[in-house]
Amino acid sequence: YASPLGMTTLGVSIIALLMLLSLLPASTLQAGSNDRPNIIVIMADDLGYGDVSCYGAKAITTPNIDRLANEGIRFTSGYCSASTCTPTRYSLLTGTYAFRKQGTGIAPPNSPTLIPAGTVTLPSLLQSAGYNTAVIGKWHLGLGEGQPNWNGDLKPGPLEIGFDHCLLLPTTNDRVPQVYVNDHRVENLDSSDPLWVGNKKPTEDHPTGVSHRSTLRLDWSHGHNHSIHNGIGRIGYYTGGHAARFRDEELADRWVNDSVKWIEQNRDEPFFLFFSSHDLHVPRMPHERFQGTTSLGLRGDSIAQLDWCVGELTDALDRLQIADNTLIVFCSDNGPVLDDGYKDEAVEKLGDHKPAGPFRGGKYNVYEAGTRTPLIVRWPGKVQPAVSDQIVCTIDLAASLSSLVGVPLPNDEACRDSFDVSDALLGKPGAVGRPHLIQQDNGVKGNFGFRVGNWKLHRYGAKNTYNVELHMKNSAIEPFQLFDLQTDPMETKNVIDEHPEIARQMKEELDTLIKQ
Ligand code: NG6
Ligand code: CA
Repeated sequence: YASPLGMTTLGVSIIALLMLLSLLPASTLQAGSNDRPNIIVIMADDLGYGDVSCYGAKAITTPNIDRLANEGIRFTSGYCSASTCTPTRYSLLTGTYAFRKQGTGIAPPNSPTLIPAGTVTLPSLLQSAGYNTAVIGKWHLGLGEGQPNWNGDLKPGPLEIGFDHCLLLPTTNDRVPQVYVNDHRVENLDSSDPLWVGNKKPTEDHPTGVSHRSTLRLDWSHGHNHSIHNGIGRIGYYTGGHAARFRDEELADRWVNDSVKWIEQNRDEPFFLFFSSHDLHVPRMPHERFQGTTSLGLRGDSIAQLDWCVGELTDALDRLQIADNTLIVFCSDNGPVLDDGYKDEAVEKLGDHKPAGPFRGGKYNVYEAGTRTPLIVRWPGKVQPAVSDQIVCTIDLAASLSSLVGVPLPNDEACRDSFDVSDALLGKPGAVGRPHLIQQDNGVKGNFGFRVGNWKLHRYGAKNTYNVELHMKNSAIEPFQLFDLQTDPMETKNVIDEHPEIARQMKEELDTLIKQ
C-alpha cells in the first residue's frame, strides 16, 4: 500500500537498508573481502633465513616482522627461486623458472625489459580479477625495448605486464642511475640536463671511484668504482639528470610514504601492492635515524629499516581498518651475503650473528641458504597462526594467489612452473606444498639445487661456487652432490655414493624438468 509520503513499503525498506549500510565501516562493505582480499607482497633484498628475530636472530630484533609471524604462518621451508635478484623477481612475476629464458641473470643498468609486454603475470592475473595493482620499490627487470629511453617514455615495463602504477628504482642502488621512475617517466627530470647512462667512461676526466677514491664516504671492496653519486661509487656510468637524483638515505621513506598514500587511495577496491624493498642490498645506507642503531653495522641497521617499513605498512592497514581483509606475504629475493662490494663492516661487526640461520651458503649459490629465506603469510581471521614445514616458493604466488581470487590460468604455458599451493599458504589442515623445487643461482653457468622431499641434489655446470661460508671466496665443487636435509640441513656430507639410485632418479627428474 502507499505510505503517507507516497512511497511503497518496499521503497521505504530499501532506503532504510541503504541508511543502515552507510553506517557500517567501509571494510564490511568491501566487495568480496572473503574471496578477494587485498594482497601485499613485501620482498626484502638479500635478507637471510637467520636475519630476523622470528627466525632465530639474537643480535637484532625485528618486532614488526615478528608480529606478522606471530599473527600468521611462518614457513621453515619457504624459498625464493634463485640466489640472485633478477631471476627470483622474474619467476615471482611470471610463475616461470628464469633459467628457461636467456638473459635473465642480474640485469645491468641499461637492460631492456626482460618480461615482454602482454605476458601473463601475477599482477595481470590479479588485474583481471578487478584488482588495482602497483609495484613500489626495486625493479631490476629492465625497462624499454633495446635499452631504456631515459629521457622519454620508459616502456614497455611494469605497466605493460599488469601493474596500474609503478614507482621504481630501475635496477639496484649500487647500479646507476639513482632516479625514480614514476609510471613511464623519470621523475623530476629537467630536459635541459638530460640523463645519460652507459658502461664506458663518458669523458677522460669523469670522476670515478678509482680516480676520486679518497672522496668516497663508503669505500668499495670490489667493483662499484665507476660513477660516484652521494659519495658512493656505483656500477656503471651516468651524467645529467641532477634534479632527478635521490639520496640513498631517503629511499625507504619515499617508498613507504607513496605506498601508504596509494593504499589509502585504493582502500575501497581490492588492491595488490608489490612492495619491493631495497634493504639490505648494498650500498647499505639506511636513513640517518637507523644508522648505528644495531650492533651489526650498516647491514643490521638496514634490517632495522626494513622492519620499520613493515611496521608502517601494517600500521596503515590497522588505521584504515583493512588489516582483516588484507593478505600479506613477506619474503626475500635471495639469501644473505656479507661483503658484497663495499667496506661497510658487515664482516667485522658480525659477531656470532648467523645470517643464514642453520643453513649453508647464501647469495650466489645453490646451497640451502641461497634460496631458503624468511617467508610469512598473514591474513587475520583467515589464517591461523602456525609454523609450517611445507615447501612453498615465491614462484608459486602467481598460481596460488590467482586461484585464491578465482582467476584460472588462461593456458598451459602461463605461469607453467608455479604450483597452486594456496591451501598450504593459508595453512589449511592437511594441505601440502610443492613436491619438488629447482633452486638456481644466477643461471649463467647452469648451477642447480633440486629438492624433493628431504633429498637435495646439487648439479653444477661450473667448477667453482662462492659465498658458501658467507665469504666471497671460490670453493671447488663436485659436479653432482646429494644431501639428506633431514639429518644434514647444513649440506656438509655428500652422500651420493651411498644412495646411487636416489641420485640417478633425481638427476633424471631434474633433467626432464629443465628441458620441459
Ligand atoms: C653483483 C655485484 C653485487 C650485487 C649483485 C646483484 C659486484 C662486484 N658485485 O655483480 O654487489 O649488486 O651483482 O645483487 O659488482 S642482486 O641482489 O640484485 O642480485
Ligand atoms: Ca637481492
